[in-house]
Amino acid sequence: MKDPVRIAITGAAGQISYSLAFRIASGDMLGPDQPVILQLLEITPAMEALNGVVMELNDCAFPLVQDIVATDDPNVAFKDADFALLVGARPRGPGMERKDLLEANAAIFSVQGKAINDNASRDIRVLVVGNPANTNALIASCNAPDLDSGQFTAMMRLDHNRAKSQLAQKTGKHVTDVENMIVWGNHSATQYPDLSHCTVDGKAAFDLVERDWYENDFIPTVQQRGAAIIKARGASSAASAASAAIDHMRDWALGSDGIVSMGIPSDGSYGVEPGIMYSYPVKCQGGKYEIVQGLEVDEFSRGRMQATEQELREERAAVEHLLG
Ligand code: NAX
Repeated sequence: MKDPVRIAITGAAGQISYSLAFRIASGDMLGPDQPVILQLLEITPAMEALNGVVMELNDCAFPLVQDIVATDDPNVAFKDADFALLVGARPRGPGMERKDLLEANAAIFSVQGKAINDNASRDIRVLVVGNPANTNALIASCNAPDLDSGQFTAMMRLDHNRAKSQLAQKTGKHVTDVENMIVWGNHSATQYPDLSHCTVDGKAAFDLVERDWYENDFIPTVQQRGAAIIKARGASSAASAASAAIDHMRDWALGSDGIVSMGIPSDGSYGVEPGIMYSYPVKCQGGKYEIVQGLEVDEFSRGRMQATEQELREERAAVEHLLG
């Protein structure tokens, strides 16, 4: 039996975690032979609800779960954590401007970044799901100076999976036939789902779909998918977000099957401003991710990639004073 790994989840009484925690506990993230210790963080008013989640986790009698810690103290939640999934965030309230939202979340993610810095395993891998995910990840990493900024990532996998699913449906193929999907930039409506390098069943996607569908249907559908789910379900994506978080962490830890999209600190690749948390095409192997280099970028793609980069620069500028 392997030694257990410690997995911190924040916002653990929320709707994403209600799917995420159970799937991690059942072995979906790190495999059926990897015992886990769940370290669940909530804010104080949600501790009673979190207690209910813990009761249900216990009632599942998961063979892989060695222990469950439920706390409202980030220093306890991140203690020796090997993985952290930062899901909890401040939602946009009535009358709240984008800047207010960025600042409210900056306060949360600076505290959590510091707690990770001070308490977590030196090899921790962090995924930020809570929105605005990319800039929250930047804030957390800036507040963890003893760790490598590359240990902090933002979730773009839901967008990536949405894009694959849309293309598979359009071409009448299965999602497993879709390769080299890329979503660039920010997890927001400026994200750029790019079919330039994509193949379906070995054929170039651009040979299978019309340009008009790509520009005027596919791209906006992927960009607006979150809003469409809210409209249909009356609540934001939860099970699909949890599934994407599992995909992201599993691939990072155990290796990816080809290209996946991850929000990571830009190193200037593809002309993107260094430092911002930008979604790139990556491949994961041996517990590490690496940006796929050398892809051709045409004028249309360049414009889209720069627009989403510009938004991330503006988000960073709005919280510059909180970057530690
Ligand atoms: P919920 O409102 O259901 O749950 C959030 C939970 O976080 C609440 O229980 C709340 O008490 C807790 N929380 C708030 N501040 C906290 C803090 N400082 N420490 C610990 N816990 C805290 O939201 P849910 O639907 O689970 O969504 C969570 C976040 O994911 C939101 O920010 C949402 O916008 C974001 N999403 C990000 C996605 C992505 O692709 N990156 C997609 C799905 C989702 O929209």
